Amino acid sequence: MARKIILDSDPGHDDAVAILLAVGNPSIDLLGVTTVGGNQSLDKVTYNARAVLEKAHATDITVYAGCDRPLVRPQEVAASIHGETGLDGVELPEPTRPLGDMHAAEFIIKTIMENEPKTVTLVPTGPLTNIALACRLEPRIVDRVQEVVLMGGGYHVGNWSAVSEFNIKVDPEAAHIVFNEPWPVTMVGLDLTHQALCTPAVQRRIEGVGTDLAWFVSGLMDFFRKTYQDNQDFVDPPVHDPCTVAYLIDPAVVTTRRCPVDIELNGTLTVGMTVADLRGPEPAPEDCHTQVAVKLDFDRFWDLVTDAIERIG
Ligand code: PIR
Ligand code: CA
Repeated sequence: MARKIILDSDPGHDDAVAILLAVGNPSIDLLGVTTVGGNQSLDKVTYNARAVLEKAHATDITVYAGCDRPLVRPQEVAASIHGETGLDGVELPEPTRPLGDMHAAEFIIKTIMENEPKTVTLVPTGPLTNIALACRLEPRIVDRVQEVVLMGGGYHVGNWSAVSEFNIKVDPEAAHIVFNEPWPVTMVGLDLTHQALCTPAVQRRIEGVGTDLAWFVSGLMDFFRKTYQDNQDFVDPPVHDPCTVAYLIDPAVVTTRRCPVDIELNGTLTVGMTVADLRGPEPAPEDCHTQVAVKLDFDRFWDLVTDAIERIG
């Protein structure tokens, strides 16, 4: 049985790859894509999500737009990484499928409540605003969801401050809500995603698929590589967001460790830090509902991504 997921995203070069992996892998049943203001404004990332689905011939999948700003704080975008459009460096097709006529949080609630309990997984790859809002609008979703597998945070490293990762840092109050609800949360943070580097060898392999879509992904990676070199002192860009989907396709691709995680809201230097208590004991108590991603199987991960691109055609 394919895993039913809702991808809550802010595309974004790596979000785009997450969408393609979800569309192109038969073990994933993508119920819908929801969008949140993050890497760029809500309007831009929503357009990008629809255009990427169009590019993937996935015109049966609807996009639902959600929150255009964080719960409490002023909006902050990542134009230095993803450009003015949020998906700079490639030409996007015009979306043909109309935007969904519900708020993302409403779609999330409706989908979870209409499906059998514990059969829908939430996969957030942007700020957690929509997910937090959905929890407050309909608290019953917390018990009913199968699990939450999110890209965000990092237990040893930051990218938007010394200790904070972008998705958590821009809406820490939303992250605080999501990490403190008692549902199972897997934090696929920078500790893991910085292993998912798109090396030149990986990129040549993707190009080897030879389709228009493969060259589209390569174009995305060219731009992402350049901004990561210019702004983050990386040689190859880390392709964060598809690591969440890869974990759901094959949990063996990502080694995890169970431990308590909470979100810093008040630190003068540490707002948005994902504070993971790694002191043990190991294994963590059964009732610990959070785990962090530790180690990526690099070859297997890129096999999955390349295979999805190939399947889409
Ligand atoms: C933001 C991102 C990526 C890099 C930087 N420097 C800032 C976006 C990605 O889309 C990913 O979801 C997450 N936020 C990584 O921080
Ligand atoms: Ca993202």
